[in-house]
Amino acid sequence: MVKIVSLITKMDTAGSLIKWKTFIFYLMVVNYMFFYGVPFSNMADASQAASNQEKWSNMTLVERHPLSSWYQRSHWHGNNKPGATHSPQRRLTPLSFYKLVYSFQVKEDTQPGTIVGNVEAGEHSKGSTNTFFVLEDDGEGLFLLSHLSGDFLLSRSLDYETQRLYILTVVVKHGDLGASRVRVYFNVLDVNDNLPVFRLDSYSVSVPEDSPVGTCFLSLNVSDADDGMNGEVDIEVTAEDGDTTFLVNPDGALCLNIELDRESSSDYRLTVQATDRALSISRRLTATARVVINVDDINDNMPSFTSAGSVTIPEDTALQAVVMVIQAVDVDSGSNGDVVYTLEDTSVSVFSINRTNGRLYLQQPLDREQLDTLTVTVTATDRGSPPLASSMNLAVHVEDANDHNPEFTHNYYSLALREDTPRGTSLLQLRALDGDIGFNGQVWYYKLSQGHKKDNGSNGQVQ
Ligand SMILES: *[C@@H]1O[C@H](CO)[C@@H](O)[C@H](O)[C@H]1NC(C)=O
Ligand SMILES: *[C@@H]1O[C@H](CO)[C@@H](O)[C@H](O)[C@H]1NC(C)=O
Ligand SMILES: *[C@@H]1O[C@H](CO)[C@@H](O)[C@H](O)[C@H]1NC(C)=O
Ligand SMILES: *[C@@H]1O[C@H](CO)[C@@H](O)[C@H](O)[C@H]1NC(C)=O
Ligand SMILES: [Ca+2]
Ligand SMILES: [Ca+2]
Ligand SMILES: [Ca+2]
Ligand SMILES: [Ca+2]
Repeated sequence: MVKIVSLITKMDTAGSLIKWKTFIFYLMVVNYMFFYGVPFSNMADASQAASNQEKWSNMTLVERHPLSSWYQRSHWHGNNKPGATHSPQRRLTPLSFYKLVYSFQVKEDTQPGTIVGNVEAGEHSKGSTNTFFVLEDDGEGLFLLSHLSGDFLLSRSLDYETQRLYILTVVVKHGDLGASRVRVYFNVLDVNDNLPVFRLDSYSVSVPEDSPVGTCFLSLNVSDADDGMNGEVDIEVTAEDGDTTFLVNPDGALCLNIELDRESSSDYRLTVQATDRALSISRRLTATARVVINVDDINDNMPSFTSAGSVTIPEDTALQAVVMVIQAVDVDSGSNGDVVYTLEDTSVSVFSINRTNGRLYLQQPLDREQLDTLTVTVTATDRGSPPLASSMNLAVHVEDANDHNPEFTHNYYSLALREDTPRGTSLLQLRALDGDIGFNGQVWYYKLSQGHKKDNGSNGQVQ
C-alpha cells in the first residue's frame, strides 16, 4: 500500500489519478472478500488447528515460557457448529487485525524458544478479549501461537535449505462477536551454515607434460547448499612450497599455470581449498580436498652421449674385440628413453656396434702406418614415437705396434779410403728406416762380428 501511495503522488495528470483510485478501490474490495466474504464453511478446520497445537504442547523448549500460555485450547466449538451459517451482520465485522497480512523474517539459526512474530487485533469492546487460533499451518506446529498475546514461538530448528517459507492462517475471535482471519508468512532467512563440499575428498588425474599453459583438466565440482553469497565459493590451490604450477579458474576447474616438465617434476600433490563468500568474513566456511597430478611423459628429450669422444686402441687389436662401449642417456621414461645405437653406413665397415648395449667391435685389421685415426659416426635413437636421435663422431686413434723391422736405405755400401786417413775421421753415415713410430721406430746400429752383437748400439756413423 505504501508503494501505491507513493506512486499516486507521482501521478500528475488527473486521468491517471482516477485510474489509480479505481484500481485501489478494486484492491480493497478483493481484500474485503478474502478476509470477510468467505465464511468458515467447515469448523473442522479450526478444531484441526487446535489439535495441531496440542500436539506440540509437550515439547521441551517451552521451559523459558510458561507452557499454559502457548497451549491453545479450543473453546470455539460451542459457538460455531460445523455447517452453521453466518448472518450478514457477522460477516461485516470490521477489519480487526492491524495488518492485512503479516510477514516475518526469521533467520534459520534462530534458537527454538524464541518469539519470532506477533499478530495484533484491535480491541472490540471493553471486557471482551481477543483470542488467537491457528487455522491452517503448513509448518506443522513449527510456530506456536499464544492464543492470548498473539506471539509466535519458534518450537523447532529451522532449515532454510529444507523450507524457505511457511504460510499460516490465523483467526482472531472477539468474544461472541465473530472472527477474522489473516495470512501470516514466515520467511526463513539463510545463514551460512553449510560447508562447501567437494565432489571427492581426493582427486587423481594425469596430464601430458606438453599441455599448453591454460589447459584446464579437472573439474572440482564444489557445491554449497546455502543461498546467494553464502553458497558461492572461491577455490584456490594451497601449495605448501608456494608452487604456482596450477591454479583454479573461476569455473572451479584446475588449470595449468606454467609449463610442465616431467623430467624435473613427475607428480604433484596439491591441496585445494574452497571458501564460501559469506559477507561476514568470520562466518565463512572452508573445505579442502587433495589432488594428485601425475605428469605423463612426452618424448621431448633426445639421447645424449656420455661416453668419450675419442678412444685409443693398439694397432694389433684382435678382430671382434670390444673397442669401447658407447653410451647415451635419454631422460624420458619408458620407450621414450630407450636408446638404440647404430653406425653410419660405410661400404667397408671397420667397426660394428651392438644396438642395445653400445659395444663397439673391431671388424677389420688396423694398420697405423696406413691410417692412424679413424672417425666413426655413432647415432643414438630413442624408441619414442616419433623417435629422436643424436649423433657423434668418435675418433679412434690407432696406437703403434712394433710390427716393422728397420731397413737400410741401401743393401750395399762401398767406400774408397786413403791410407793416411786419420783415426776418428767420419767416413760414412749408415741409414736404416723403420715404419714404426716412437720407440718402435727408433733405430740403433751395431757392428756384427761373427754374427753376434758385440757392443752398445751407435748412431750409425762409421769411423
Ligand atoms: C509428548 O512427549 C512424549 C514423550 O516426551 C512423546 O512420546 C509424545 O509423542 C509427545 N506427544 C506429542 C503429541 O508429540
Ligand atoms: C562436474 O562439473 C562439470 C562441469 O561443470 C560437469 O560437466 C560434470 O558433470 C560435473 N560432475 C559431477 C560429478 O558433478
Ligand atoms: C647385444 O648384446 C645383448 C646383450 O647385452 C645380446 O643379448 C645381443 O644378442 C647382442 N646383439 C647382437 C646383435 O650381438
Ligand atoms: C755401453 O753401455 C754400457 C752400459 O749401458 C756403458 O757403461 C758403456 O760406457 C757403453 N759403451 C760405449 C762405448 O758407449
Ligand atoms: Ca556456505
Ligand atoms: Ca544456510
Ligand atoms: Ca619427457
Ligand atoms: Ca627421448
